Parts: sequence; C-alpha cells; structure tokens
Amino acid sequence: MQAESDLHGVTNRLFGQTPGGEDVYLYTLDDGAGFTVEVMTLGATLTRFRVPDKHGELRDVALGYDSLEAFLQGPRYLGATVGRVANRIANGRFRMMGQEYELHCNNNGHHLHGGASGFDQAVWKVEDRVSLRGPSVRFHHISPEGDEGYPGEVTCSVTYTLLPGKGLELTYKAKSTGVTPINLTNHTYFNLAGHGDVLQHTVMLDSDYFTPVNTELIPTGEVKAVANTPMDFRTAVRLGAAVDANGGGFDHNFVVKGATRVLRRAAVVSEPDSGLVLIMHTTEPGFQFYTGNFLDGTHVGRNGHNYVQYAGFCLEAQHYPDSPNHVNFPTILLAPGQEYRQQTRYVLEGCKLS
Ligand code: FUC
Repeated sequence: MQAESDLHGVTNRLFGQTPGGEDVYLYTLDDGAGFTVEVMTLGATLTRFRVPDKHGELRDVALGYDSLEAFLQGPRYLGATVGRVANRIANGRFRMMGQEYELHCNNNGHHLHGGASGFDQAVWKVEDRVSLRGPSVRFHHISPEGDEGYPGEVTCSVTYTLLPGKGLELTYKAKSTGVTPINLTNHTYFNLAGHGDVLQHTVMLDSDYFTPVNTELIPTGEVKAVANTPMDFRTAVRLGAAVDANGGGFDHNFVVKGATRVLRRAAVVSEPDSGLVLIMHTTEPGFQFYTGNFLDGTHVGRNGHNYVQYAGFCLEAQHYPDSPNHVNFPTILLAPGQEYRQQTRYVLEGCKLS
C-alpha cells in the first residue's frame, strides 16, 4: 500500500545524526513530471534540486551531497536557510532604541549569517502539510532570546513548495517577543549545467542600483547606479566576461527594481548546454549575487564533482547587508505583534517535461 505521504508527493527518511546526536531527516518532494527537491531538517537546507534539461535528461542544478556527513564537512551554508540576520553586520554591533547590542563575530571581526550557531546549524522541526499547489514541507525553528546576542525570542518557519513543472517557492514567516533585526534567506549554489564552473552561464539582473562595499565586504552606505560599472547586468552578460571585467567574482547586494513586499522578477540566468533558465522572483528589496568566490575545490560534491571557485552562483534574496547600521537602508526590525514575511520563487524554464 502506498504510504499516505506519497499521495501528495512527499516522502521522508532518516538522513543521519548531528555530532550532538540529533536525528536529521531528509524530505523528498516529487512533482511526478521530472522535478525533485530534497530538503533536510538540519538548517532547513535544500540538499538537491533535480530537473529535466532541454533533452529531458535529469540535471542536478543545486550543489549538494548525498550524505549528511559530507554536508557537515563541506563549505558552510550550502543550500541552507540563513538567519537570524543573513549577510554581514559590521563589527557585530548595532544600536537600537538607545541600546547597544553585541553579536558574535565569526567573519574577520564581523557578524556573518547569524553568527557561530546560526539558523543553518539548527535542526528544524517539520510539520506535515498538504498543499493544493504542489508537494510541500514546512520547517519550524525557535531562536531563543539572546541567541548569538540578538534580543527577543523569534519563532519562524520556512515552507518549501514544489510548483509542478514550474519551480520552487520558499515562504518565510517570523514573529518575535522583542524588537529584533531579522533577515532570512536561502544559500543555494545553483549550477544549471549540473557541474563545472558557471562562467558560461549568462546573467541578467533586474537592478539599476547596488550597494558598494569596502574590502571587508561591509557596505559603505551608498546606493549606487550600476550604469558604467561591472555591476551592470541589465542586459544579459556571459558571467565569465563579467568576472573578467570586474577583476574577480561577485559578492554584492543588488537592489531589485519595483515595490518591495510584492513578488517581482529579480534575476534571469541561463546555461546554453542544458538549455535551462532560472528565473528568481522575490518580495525582498535586494539579493546577494555571490559567485562562489571562496569555494576552493577541496570538497568533492555530488557525482564526484569538485566544488572549485565559481562552481555555483547564489541569488540570496534578502534585505541589504548591515541594515541595522544604515538608516537609509530599508529597515529589518521586527516588533512584537508584527509578522515578518518573505517569499522567493526559483522558476525553471527550458525543461523537457515527461
Ligand atoms: C555569501 C557571501 C559571503 C560568504 C558566504 C559564504 O553570502 O556574501 O561573502 O562567502 O556567502
């Protein structure tokens, strides 16, 4: 007899245990038309995203591993849900309502991606759910008051929904018992060819502006026009050419055109060999376009492929980095009684569906 969970395209199995002895489960979402997504409870992480290419051959378009052990040893944040505040907070400090807060600094004296034990390190709880829109799973996490130095207890969820033959939708919600900054994102490294570097991909970003950074990747506070800079992706550019023009990879926050809180297109990336096109839509004011600059080839990923520099690109939909220290950036403060919401869709086109 078919398990009940199979009926709505969701199955799960034990994936392994954390070094602390906590069980980690892997959920598979299958749309029956060739798209499969795997997500694990450690970090509410996307571990696999498989779609048919233009010939109907399956390609793994997200970097990942087949075992929990490999995830634990590999580069951090691969596919993970990142929080309480994604990206950097300068010197791990911010002032709010006359009080100074100090966060754990885990990156060159700055706070990065929620600190030493961010949301990517937590084992999230799962709630079974049936969605009419497609196979879906919702993860829950409670971040206690004082977590990494943040005020307020935050209760949050992220729901992955596989939209049949279309793509993946991520919906985030959060509430807090005290005023706190919050900025959640997903850190999937995409590679539409499946492996190798992503320099043959072409990239178009719906951004007229970006937020320049200093040598430590901390925003200067300026919101600058992309025109006449290597950040100009308003018409599609081959990534390799853009990296050459920039003198290295990208690790920058781009401002998405149009009204925030409304789902709108932010990026279109295509790859000639697979014929696949990834289109990101988001409600967020910006996204970090990161080209895997720090991947160094020491980790062997799925199907035996090395994760070398530029082996994947991330489109981390989020608020601007270091927002608590820049009054001209859209606020990321969440107060008791309010609800934080974020939605991002990764749509795949060019697939030959079965
Ligand atoms: C991205 C980058 C960072 C860092 C991290 C692993 O979010 O902005 O520089 O390398 O990923």
